[in-house]
Amino acid sequence: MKNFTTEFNSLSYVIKKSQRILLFAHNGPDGDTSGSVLALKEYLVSIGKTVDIACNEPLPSFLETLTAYDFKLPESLDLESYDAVIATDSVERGFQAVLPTLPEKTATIIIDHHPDIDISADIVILDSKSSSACELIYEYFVSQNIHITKNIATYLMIGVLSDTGNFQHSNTSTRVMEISSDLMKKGASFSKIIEATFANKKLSTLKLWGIAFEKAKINPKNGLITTVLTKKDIEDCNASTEDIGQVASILNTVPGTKFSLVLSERDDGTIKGSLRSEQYKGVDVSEIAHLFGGGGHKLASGFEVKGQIKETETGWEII
Ligand SMILES: [Mn+2]
Repeated sequence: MKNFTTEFNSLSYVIKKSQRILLFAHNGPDGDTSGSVLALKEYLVSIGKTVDIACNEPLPSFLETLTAYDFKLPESLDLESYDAVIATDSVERGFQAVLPTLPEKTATIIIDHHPDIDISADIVILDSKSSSACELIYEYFVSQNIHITKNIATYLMIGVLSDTGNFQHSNTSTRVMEISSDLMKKGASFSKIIEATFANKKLSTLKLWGIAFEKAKINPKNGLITTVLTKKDIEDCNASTEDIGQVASILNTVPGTKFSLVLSERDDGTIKGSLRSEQYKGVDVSEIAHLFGGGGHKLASGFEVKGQIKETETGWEII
């Protein structure tokens, strides 16, 4: 990890001086952004701060059994009333729109592990070599001798497990295993987290996956395995866009493929592309995401384009 001694000490100072603190999770909240804001909230509340969590979408339903905290819509909050705002994980999905509207006096902090983040803040804790935002927050807590309670350990573990795909992705470093071991010692329950986040699949999710797998095609020339999900597919299964997350990773396990792409229609007239690969396959999917104005990691990237998916007899087209 990069040396964040200065940033961590500055963050500690800002927290000490702030009474009202806003935490900001990214659009389409996943286990990492959620785990990191929940862990920070647990800690900040314990030292007497007034804390809200803002997100453009509600707390993911799979986390409801693991926390009593909730997310609030930014428009329901008085954004000018906070002394400090901390955004975690993929800070360019939601927070970048709020940042310029914040008053000068508000201290702004970003904690992220995505490459090519080009928004700025008063304190930037950014390391693309970290497995997750939760890993960075763990390092912050340790650097400041902050007591990691059982709840904090659970929240951080949610992020680590989620972003490493339960220790299956290549970002599972020896540090990740050390941190996980420590979080487990402090009371994080792996089985409870895995049951809530991975094993707990609704029938609607499985039906949607069925459609995605049914439509999957392999391009033998470049090793791409791809599929599409339309808004109608999602509605027909009574599923939600939350259920699409793992499809690209599962497709990527098909022998002989080099990378996967899932195109899915979203509510606002956009199509989201999710790209995945594995270390041993030697493909950098972020290069493809960049071509479409997106970004991300070598092995997990995404982009958004305007349009609709039109299914034809031979496949599909984006119109
Ligand atoms: Mn993350």
